[in-house]
Amino acid sequence: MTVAAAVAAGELVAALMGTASPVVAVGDALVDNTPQALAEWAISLFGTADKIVLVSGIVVILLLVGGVLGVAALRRPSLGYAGLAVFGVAGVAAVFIGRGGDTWAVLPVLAAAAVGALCLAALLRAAGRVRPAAQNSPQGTAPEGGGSAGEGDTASPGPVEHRPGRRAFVLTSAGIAAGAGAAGVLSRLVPGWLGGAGGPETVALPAAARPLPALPAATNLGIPGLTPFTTPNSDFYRIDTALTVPRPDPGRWRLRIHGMVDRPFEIDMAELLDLPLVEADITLTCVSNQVGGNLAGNARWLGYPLAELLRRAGVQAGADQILATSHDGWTCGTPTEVVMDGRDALLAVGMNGEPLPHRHGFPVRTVVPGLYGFVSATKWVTDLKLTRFSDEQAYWAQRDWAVKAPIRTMSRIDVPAPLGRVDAGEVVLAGVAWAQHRGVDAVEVRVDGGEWSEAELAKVPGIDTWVQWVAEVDVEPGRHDVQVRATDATGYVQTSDRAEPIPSGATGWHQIAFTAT
Ligand SMILES: Nc1nc2c(c(=O)[nH]1)N[C@H]1C(S)=C(S)[C@@H](COP(=O)(O)O)O[C@H]1N2
Ligand SMILES: [Mo]
Repeated sequence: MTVAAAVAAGELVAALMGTASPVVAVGDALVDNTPQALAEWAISLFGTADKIVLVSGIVVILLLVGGVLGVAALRRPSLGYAGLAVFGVAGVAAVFIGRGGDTWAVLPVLAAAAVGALCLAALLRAAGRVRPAAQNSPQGTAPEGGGSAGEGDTASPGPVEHRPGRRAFVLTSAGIAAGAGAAGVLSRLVPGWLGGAGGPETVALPAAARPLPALPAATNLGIPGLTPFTTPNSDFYRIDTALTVPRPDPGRWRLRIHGMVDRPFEIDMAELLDLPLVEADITLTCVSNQVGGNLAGNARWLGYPLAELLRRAGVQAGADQILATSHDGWTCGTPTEVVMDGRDALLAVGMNGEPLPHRHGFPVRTVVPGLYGFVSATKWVTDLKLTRFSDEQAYWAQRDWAVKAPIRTMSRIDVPAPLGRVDAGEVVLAGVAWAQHRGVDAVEVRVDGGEWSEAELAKVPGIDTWVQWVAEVDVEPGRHDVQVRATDATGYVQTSDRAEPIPSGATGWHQIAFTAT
């Protein structure tokens, strides 16, 4: 009970202050310090629900430990206070070792501990009346407490004497429970009442100074079950280390460009939106994507060229890394030369004609074609520091992932669905392939280990997106395997060698089985 009240109090204070809640701070600290293998196991087990599982896990553990402590505290109150102190210290530690960088986040933790101590004291006082009474009156010679029960025969020991203490205890518990519930509800409502930061709906995006023509219809082959060329924002995969989606205030957003530059500067939202923005079609891909996986999505991005900003700052010789930091303290290292080589590396504000959704980095993120997201696509970006790879390491590089990570040439079968049933005879196979910033030259398929046959490719607006492919094959009734491989514009043929995503992206051919009847 006490622990529930403490957790709720912590949430409420955090909501009032607009800082990370203690539970999230602990979660963040766990996320950042979980051994890689354990994290991968958790992700494979819970998939993208891993965050919910983690947060609820923390709360459940707190409540369980709290229950045990509560029982112990009834015997030895000092144990209860000591337990709360341990929770408090753990919470404070989480804030400091976590990446939040927001020292004020200790206040909710301290408030939670204080509320916990007060509740514990109140409960012990309520329960305390039982103890002395029970101990001091062995045979029904009940002193003040026991007598006030009034009802019943004073001759009967035990239960009757305990009643007032028990009633006080139950009332206090109920009061604390009600308070905890109210605080919990309030903690969810307060952000709305405070008005909080303006969201995407408060930002009016300007038209691009260099707009792209509408996508050719032929980017979509129109085959049922085939991944659409443009991924709607609501379907776009989301990967990040944030337990709660950061919601920076666009009115207070600033990007700082500093480090090894001649002219460090800051830019705010109004200044950014005043610059001549450009559009680019770019397919993002996560390095954690398994062969055949769906951690890739394609959008038309609106933004300002990062290279222009870097030229304004004047990058110094030797600054081979752009170390980007997000509002929530995550970091990302991108090779300077990649951003400067003329590709559409953007400081993006728009995604498919809308301001970025919160989940995808509102108000501003980076997008760099050709590199996996963990080394290029900082959401909620607030800081770009020009530095050297040999001097500073970004978040995932510190955790054994690659420092530089171009996207690998990859292809996927969407149709038929794995283990699907089709009519024997002419069977339509279709999917997508990608080799961002090189471009896909060819896709081939083969059935049951036979000859490779070339698929037909849909249109693409450039070399930075995936491409849909389709092939027709003739099959007998029965079970069949299909494999796919892509060749990129450098002439590289996708390898059949199987590699895990860590450290620099999975490799191998995607294969599915289907049955023709
Ligand atoms: N702030 C922040 N930005 C981040 C990440 C993160 O953990 N925090 N993860 C990166 C990774 S690993 C990927 S694959 C892309 C995914 O972008 P999306 O969620 O918009 O698809 O975001 C990148 N940007
Ligand atoms: Mo990723």
